[in-house]
Amino acid sequence: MDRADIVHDNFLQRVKDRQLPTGPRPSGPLAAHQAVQLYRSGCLSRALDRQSRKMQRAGQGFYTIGSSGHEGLAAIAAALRPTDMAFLHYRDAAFQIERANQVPGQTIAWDMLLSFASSSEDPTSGGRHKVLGSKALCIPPQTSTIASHLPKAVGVAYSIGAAKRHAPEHQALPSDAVVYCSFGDASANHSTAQGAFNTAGWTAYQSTPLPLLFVCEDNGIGISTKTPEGWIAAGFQPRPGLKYFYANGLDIYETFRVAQEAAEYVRLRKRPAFLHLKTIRLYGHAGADIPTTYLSRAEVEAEEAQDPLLHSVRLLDEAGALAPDQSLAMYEEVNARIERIADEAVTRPRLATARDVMQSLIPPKRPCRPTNGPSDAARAAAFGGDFKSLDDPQPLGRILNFALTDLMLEHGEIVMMGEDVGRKGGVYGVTQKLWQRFGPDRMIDTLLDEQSILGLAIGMAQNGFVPMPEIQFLAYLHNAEDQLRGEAATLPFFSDGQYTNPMVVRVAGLGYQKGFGGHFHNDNSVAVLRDIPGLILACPSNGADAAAMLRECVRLAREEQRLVVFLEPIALYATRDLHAEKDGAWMTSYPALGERIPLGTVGMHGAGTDLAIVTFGNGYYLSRKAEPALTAAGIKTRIIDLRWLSPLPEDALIAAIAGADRVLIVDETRRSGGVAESLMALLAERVDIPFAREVSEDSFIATGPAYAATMPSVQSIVEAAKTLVARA
Ligand SMILES: Cc1ncc(C[n+]2csc(CCOP(=O)(O)OP(=O)(O)O)c2C)c(N)n1
Ligand SMILES: [Mg+2]
Repeated sequence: MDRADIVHDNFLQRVKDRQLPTGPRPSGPLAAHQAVQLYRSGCLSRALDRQSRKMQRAGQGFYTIGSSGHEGLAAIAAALRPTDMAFLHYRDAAFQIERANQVPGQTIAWDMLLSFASSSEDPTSGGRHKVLGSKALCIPPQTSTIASHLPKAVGVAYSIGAAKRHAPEHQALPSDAVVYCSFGDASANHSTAQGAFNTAGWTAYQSTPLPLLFVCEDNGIGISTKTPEGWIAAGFQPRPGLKYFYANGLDIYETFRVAQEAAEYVRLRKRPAFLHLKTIRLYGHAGADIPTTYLSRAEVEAEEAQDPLLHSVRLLDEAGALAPDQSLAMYEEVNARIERIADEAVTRPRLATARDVMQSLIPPKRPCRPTNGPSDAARAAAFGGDFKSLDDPQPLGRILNFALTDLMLEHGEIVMMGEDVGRKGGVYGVTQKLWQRFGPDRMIDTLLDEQSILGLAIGMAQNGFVPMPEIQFLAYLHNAEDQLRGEAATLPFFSDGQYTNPMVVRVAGLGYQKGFGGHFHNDNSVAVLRDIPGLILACPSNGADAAAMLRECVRLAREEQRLVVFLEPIALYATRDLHAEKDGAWMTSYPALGERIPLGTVGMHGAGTDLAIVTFGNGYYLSRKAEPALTAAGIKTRIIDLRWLSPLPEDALIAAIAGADRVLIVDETRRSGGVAESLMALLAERVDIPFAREVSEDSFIATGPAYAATMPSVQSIVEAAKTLVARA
C-alpha cells in the first residue's frame, strides 16, 4: 500500500478517535482565524501531494516530489510579505499556497494542478515542469539542482540595498523587501550552499545590507542518508554574520512566532538570518522511493505519528479556533475539491512539438528607455586624462576599457563584479579606473568564489540591473559553470519567459600567452558554453571589434534579456604589432559611439577566391600574420572572423565564403568538441566546397617555450592552406 494512503487513513482515524500527538499548547501572536487558514493551506498541500501520485498512476502526471510533513511552511509565508522574493525548496507547496491567500485573484489549486498535468496552460512553466513558482506571487521557479538557487538569493538580497542607491529602470522589488530562500538539511552541506552562507556572512560581517532569510527544513534525511543528530544546529549556531533561529515546524504557532521574529530581524536590521526548522518527511523522498527499504518500519511509523496536520488539529482545538470535527470536515472538503479540479486540469492541452517546448528558450524583449549616449561633458569628466587618447590607436585591452567606461556612463544599471575588478582594475588592467570613475557600488570587488560572483550577477539581474560579472580566467569558470548552465540559462525556459537574468559575463581566456601560465591560465575549450541553449558566446579578435561587439552584447542583455558570455583573448589584450615589430598594425582606434556589430554578422579581410580562412580570436590574428606567405605562394585569400561562436553566424558565414574555392578552418579550440566540428558539419550540410581544418590538439597547454606547441601557428596555417589548395 502506498504510504500516502497509510498517512491519509491514519489522519482520518486518529482525528475521529482523538488520538492526537502531544506537544506544547498553542502560544504566540497567531490569531485564530489565521491559524485556521494555515491549517487549510496545509490540507491543500497534502491533498495536492496525494493527487499528484494518483495522477502519475493514471499516466496523467509526471513527477511527484511532495511536501507532506512540511506543511508548517505555510506559517513562514504568513510571516512574510508577498513582495518578498522567495526561492523555494521543492517541499514548500504550503508556502506557495499560503502566499496565494495574500494576493487577490489567485487560483492556486487550479494553477498547481495544471503544472502537475504538464499542461501548456500552467502559468508557471507553461507545461515544461512540475515546479513551484509564480510571477504573481514573486516566486521564481527553481531547478532541482540542490542548492544552486542559494548564490542568486544572496545576489537578490544584495541588489535591494544597491537599488536604493542606483534605482535600475526595471527594478522588481520594493526597497524594504526581504529575500526568502529555503532548502533541505542534506542540501545545507552542498558546497554551493556553503559558499552562499559564507558570502552572506562575509557581506554582513562588513555591515553591508543583506536582507536574506535562509530557512533550512530539517527532516533529518536526504533521500536515504541521515543527517547526523544535531549537525545543523552545531554548524549554524556559531556562524559569523548569520543569526540563528530555531522553530519546530510541526507547530504552526511556534513556527509563525519565530518566523515573524526572524523576518523582522532581517527586514529591520538588513542582515541575514538562518531559521532552522524541524520538519518530518512523510512517504519517502519522491514517488518511486519506498522509505521502508532503508528505514525500519518502526522509524517510519514513528514519523507518521507526528504528522503536522494532526498536530494542527490538536493546536486548533486547544486554541478554541476549530474543533476536531470541523478540522476533519475541512480536510475532507479540500480533498474532494482537489479531485474535482484535477479532473478538469488533466483535460487541458499539453506541449507537443519541439517548437512548443523551445518557445521560451529565448526570453522576450523588454521596452527600455531610450538613451542618447553619454554627453561630452560626462565623458570628459569620466575619462579625465584618457579623453585625448580616445582617437589614438590602442591595443584591445585599452579599447575595452574605453568601451566599458562609455557603457557604464550610458546605462546606470550596469554593475560589474568579480575578483579584483575594482580597486586593482583587473588582473590585466581591463577595468582600470572604473572603480574611481563609478565607485564601489558599481564596481564590486567580490570575495574569491566564482559561484558567488555569478550568483550575485543573476540575483542583481532579477532586480533590474544589467550585471557584467568578470571571471578572471576561463579555467576558473568551470567550478561555477552550473550557475550559467543550470541556473541563468534555464530560468527563462522553465518560467515561460517570465523570469530572466540578462547579463554579459566577461571571461578572459584562450591560449598563446607567451610562455606564461600553463593550462590554468590558458584554457582553450569553449565546449561547455557552446552547448547551452539560448546562451550567446562572443569572441573578438581586435580592439575595434571588441568595443562594437561589447555594445551589442550589452544591448542584447538590456533590451532582449539575453545571457551573453564575452570571451576576451588574453594574448591579444596588449598585442600591438602584426607583421613587424613596431608596425602597430594590431592596434585600432576606438569606434565612434553608437557603432555596433550586430549578432550574427562576421568580419572579412580581403576578397581572394582561392581560399577562405574561417577563424576567430587568436586564430584570426595568426591567419592575418600568415597572409603575406600565402600571397607569396600565389594563394589569393580572404580571412573571415566569425566573432560569434554561439549561435554561429551561419547565414553570414555561408554568404562570406561564397565564391571561394576552398575553406580552411583555423580553430584554436580543441580537435574534440571544438568550434571546427560545428563548422565542418555546417559546411557539409550547406555548401559544396572542399574544406579542411587546422585545430589545437586534444591536450592541455604547457607553460614555457612549448606554450603554443599544441595549437595552430602561422607556419601550420600556411602549410595547411597550401595542402588544401593543392588538393585535387
Ligand atoms: C546537485 C544535486 N545532487 C544530487 C541531487 C539528487 N537529490 C535530489 S534531492 C536530494 C536530497 C536532498 O535532501 P534534503 O536537502 O535534506 O531535502 P529533503 O528532500 O529531505 O527535503 C538529492 C541527493 C540533486 N537534485 N542535485
Ligand atoms: Mg532532508
